[in-house]
Amino acid sequence: MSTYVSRNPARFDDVVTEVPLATSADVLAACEAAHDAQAAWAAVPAPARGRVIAQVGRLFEANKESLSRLVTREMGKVYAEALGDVQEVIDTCDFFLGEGRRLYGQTIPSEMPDKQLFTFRVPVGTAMIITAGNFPAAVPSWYIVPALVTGNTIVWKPAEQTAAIAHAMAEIFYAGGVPRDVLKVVIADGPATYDGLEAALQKRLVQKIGFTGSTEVGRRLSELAGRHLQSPCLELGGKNPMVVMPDADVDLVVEGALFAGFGTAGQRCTSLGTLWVHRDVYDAVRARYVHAVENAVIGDPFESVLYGPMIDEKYLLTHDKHLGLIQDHQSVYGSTGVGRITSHNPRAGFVGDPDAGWFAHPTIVDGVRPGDTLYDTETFGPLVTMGVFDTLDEAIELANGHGYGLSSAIYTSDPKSVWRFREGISAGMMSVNNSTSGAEAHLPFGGNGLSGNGSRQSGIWVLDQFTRWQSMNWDYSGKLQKAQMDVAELPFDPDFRL
Ligand code: UN1
Repeated sequence: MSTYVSRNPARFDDVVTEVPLATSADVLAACEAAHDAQAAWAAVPAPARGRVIAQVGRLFEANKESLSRLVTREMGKVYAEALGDVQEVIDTCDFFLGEGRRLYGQTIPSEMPDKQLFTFRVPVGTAMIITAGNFPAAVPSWYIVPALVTGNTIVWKPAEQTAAIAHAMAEIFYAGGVPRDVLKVVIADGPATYDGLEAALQKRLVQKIGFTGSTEVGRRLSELAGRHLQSPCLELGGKNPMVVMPDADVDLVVEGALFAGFGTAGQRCTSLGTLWVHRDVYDAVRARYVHAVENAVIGDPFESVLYGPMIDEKYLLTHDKHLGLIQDHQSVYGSTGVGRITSHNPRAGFVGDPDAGWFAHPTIVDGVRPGDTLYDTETFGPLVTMGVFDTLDEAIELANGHGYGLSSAIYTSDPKSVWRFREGISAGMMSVNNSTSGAEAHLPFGGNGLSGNGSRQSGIWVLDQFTRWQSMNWDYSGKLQKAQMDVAELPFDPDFRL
């Protein structure tokens, strides 16, 4: 049996946990157990399931600091962001604890007498949830919490890089009253997960796939789901544009682009992809942005820094590959080097020991345009591209042209530009005078095109992912009344005119 060693990405000598990697047979067995537990969980009255979510939420609150410390230690995001990551779990529990007492259906009049129509939300069944390492607490909760309150059971496959966080979270769910077979956690690599899931689908043990991660893997899972006539809930990549109009508040732009581009070392799906700036303010914005990025403090994520390490070496290697896509007509700014920060390739003002972790220089690639590989490549690291535009219509075209459509932002003081941008942008989410990152936990979260299949998480909208509508018609007339045929007709005069 192979083992995964999860290390602190800011300090390799700190082993956070060692976990056995599940085989495809283990994944299948977890799906079997979750499937077997589903009917009993669905039979728990929904308000009682809502109480469990309330209890879980209180426990996340009581354990917020210790879980956040683990998030920073195992995944590497700065502690303030780790606190936000866990707070998003609490917010999600707060939102859904009342859903157990709603889960509204409708009563609808029938076209015939002595007959009544109803709708009910019913759980989908068992869900396989596969999540990425960048939001190790918040994003899994977006799936797990609504799936639980609506009566589903879950097999959760977190990123192996955040195995300790996943186990800690599962223990909080169990302590809050979730039965162990209702939420199973498997740590497995991609092939074992895929094969186990495929076997479970063939045995009809899994009715829903939830996946947050790359567009490429999302496509494969979507094909697999499609073969089993299922529609997955997908939250995929982004190349999120921030459009800066000439009337924008440049201080806000710089602050927003710094956080969106380089917070979490650029490893959010909502991270800033390209900063599109109107020609009139281009040089001024670039100068201010470059200055801010050059002077940002990077290093130990427990210190006061903009960002810490990459999640693990794999992400640093991918970042290096993206640096190889920089072309001659583009210019590079932002740091005292590019690629990995080491004592031989230092970053001015670095806090801590760069050789002990997977740290990367922040990089701004200026002069990007359609046709460049970096124009339509999601970089998922501390790399922001910049480009120029002359009109808002052109900016919208540039912002949509790569086919991703997750998050977006416009900075302007003109309401007309806001509305035109909102109508024109293909992204599922847009911000006005705020960063592309930082979605609140009760708004629909999700994307279009290469960013997803239109499914939405969070708030009331995610209920449609984890429930299906069942309709019921109840005839108490004591006779067979045929719809469309035995319908009462009231006389009217079609020739009437005043
Ligand atoms: C993600 O990167 O997968 O909007 C989720 C944000 C966070 C969630 C990001 N609240 O940046």
